[in-house]
Amino acid sequence: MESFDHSARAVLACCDELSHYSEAPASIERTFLSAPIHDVHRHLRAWMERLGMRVWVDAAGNLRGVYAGERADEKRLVIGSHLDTVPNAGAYDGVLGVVMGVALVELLRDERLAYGIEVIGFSEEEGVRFGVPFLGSHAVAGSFDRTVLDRRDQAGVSVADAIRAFGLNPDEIGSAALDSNAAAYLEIHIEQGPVLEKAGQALGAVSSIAGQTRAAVTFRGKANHAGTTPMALRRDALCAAAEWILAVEREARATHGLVATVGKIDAAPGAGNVIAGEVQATLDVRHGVDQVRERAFRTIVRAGEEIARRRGLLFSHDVRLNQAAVPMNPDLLALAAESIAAASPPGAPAPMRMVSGAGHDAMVLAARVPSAMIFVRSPGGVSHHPDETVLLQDVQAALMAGSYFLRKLSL
Ligand code: HGY
Ligand code: MN
Ligand code: MN
Repeated sequence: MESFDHSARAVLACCDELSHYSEAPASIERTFLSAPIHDVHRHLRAWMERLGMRVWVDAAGNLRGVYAGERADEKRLVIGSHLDTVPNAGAYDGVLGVVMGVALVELLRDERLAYGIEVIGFSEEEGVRFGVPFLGSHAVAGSFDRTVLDRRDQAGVSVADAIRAFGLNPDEIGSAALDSNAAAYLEIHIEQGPVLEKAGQALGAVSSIAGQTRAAVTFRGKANHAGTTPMALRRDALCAAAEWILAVEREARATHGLVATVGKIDAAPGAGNVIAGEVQATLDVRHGVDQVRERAFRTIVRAGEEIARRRGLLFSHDVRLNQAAVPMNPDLLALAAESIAAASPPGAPAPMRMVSGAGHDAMVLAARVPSAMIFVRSPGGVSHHPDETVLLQDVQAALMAGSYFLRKLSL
């Protein structure tokens, strides 16, 4: 137990250190291959290399470290999560899973298992910089869409340019794909919601990950003078968007298990004395059942079209992500639950199996290798916010469960 306590403290100390590597002066923000990612790589690479891991950065900017098993041609378990963050992030979303992977290797104390372990810090899961998530894990899963290389961020930099600016070659992205020895994937991640805390449980086994549709929507009206334009003659893009945003909320509240969010809105020309002529907004719709999500998305788009028509505007939308719900591998789910039980005190309730409302790299890796996720309690159910946190005893339990998982896994 003492070693798990020590290791858990080291995990929290490492997450705290990495939280200082940020694009923003007073908050945590790391987008795809931004400068602070170099610092994160340097810090983790040093630890990985001290453990005898072979470390490199692949052409998609993923940090990769392999800890060999007993045999040269062995199968490998991949343990990973993402190193990028949302703006004004917490210190654990993604990062915790990467740091836990390295800590689990360290807890082996140079013992070699019958299989190898590859720890991966994915370069882009949130999709903040280019509006497209999972860039890193798609490269690793061999499902990278090369047309994405031309997508540009708000500064006009393309994905390909960002990869080159980081010192990598986008032409080599194909080489980032896992080889056939990669046999399973485990992601340890904060729950980012209130369920485990409400149930009084430290850890949970993820049964499936909700599907999600992400889109950019546009309302086009007519900018005009705020003082001289009568209300009846306006084609106000912000008023249309406001009516539509409430329609989005109504649809989600009316559909059990559906969540729908308009998280970002930009109005042009953006002056207080000018009627907004154009509004760009984001839409994020999620549900555990794909048909329900897809039907709700169509309803929300029709609402935008109807509101625009009635107000004399144009409405358009561009789907950025249409990700199906992904079940975790049943055998690995059972092993994750068994591992949680082994890490729980006597008399603890049966491990919780739960759907993840948040998206994770595991939903991309699952198309390539059998995948599992273990959730760690989120005190206050808070995430994507500086108040995001974890408890030392829960990190300790996650290390115990992860070590049990490694010893019981047969590949
Ligand atoms: O948005 C999500 O589901 C995840 O946190 N990237
Ligand atoms: Mn996130
Ligand atoms: Mn995450």
